[in-house]
Amino acid sequence: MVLHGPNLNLLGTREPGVYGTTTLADIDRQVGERAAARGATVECHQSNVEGELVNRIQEARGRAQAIIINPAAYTHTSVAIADALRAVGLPAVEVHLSNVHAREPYRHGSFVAPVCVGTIGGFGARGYGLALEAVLDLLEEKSTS
Ligand code: CA2
Repeated sequence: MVLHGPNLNLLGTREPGVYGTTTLADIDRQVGERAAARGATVECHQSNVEGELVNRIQEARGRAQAIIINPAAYTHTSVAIADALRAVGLPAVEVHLSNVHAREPYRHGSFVAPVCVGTIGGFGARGYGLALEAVLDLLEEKSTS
């Protein structure tokens, strides 16, 4: 399951200098194609509402094998999203389009990072594809060990 947090629905339409020109629909399509090439499927959702993201994470239990999440600004504030990820126990990868560590100090912390397998940031939209490859590798390793 691929989850996008608040304001990411605006991708490609505002602030292209920071977040690029790729739209969210482009990202979802690219991730879907890359998953299909490896025999996997993805389900993508975006929400501007913290509780809806928590609901999606809870729904992932039983219907997804892993979560790729860009919690956007909730990265730096949301105990609820971190708790939900911890509760479902699925392998999760945190993705950021920008390099948050090269930005304002309030973006340097993440409530989500400690409950994720890893974080990919600073590579723009291609970060989602990198996250997908990483998590599929992980699932394959687990299934053969
Ligand atoms: O770099 C990232 O992916 C972020 O998660 C993006 C968040 C920001 O709060 C995080 O610190 C880092 C902001 C998403 C806002 O997306 C927009 C897209 C287009 C236009 C305006 C905002």
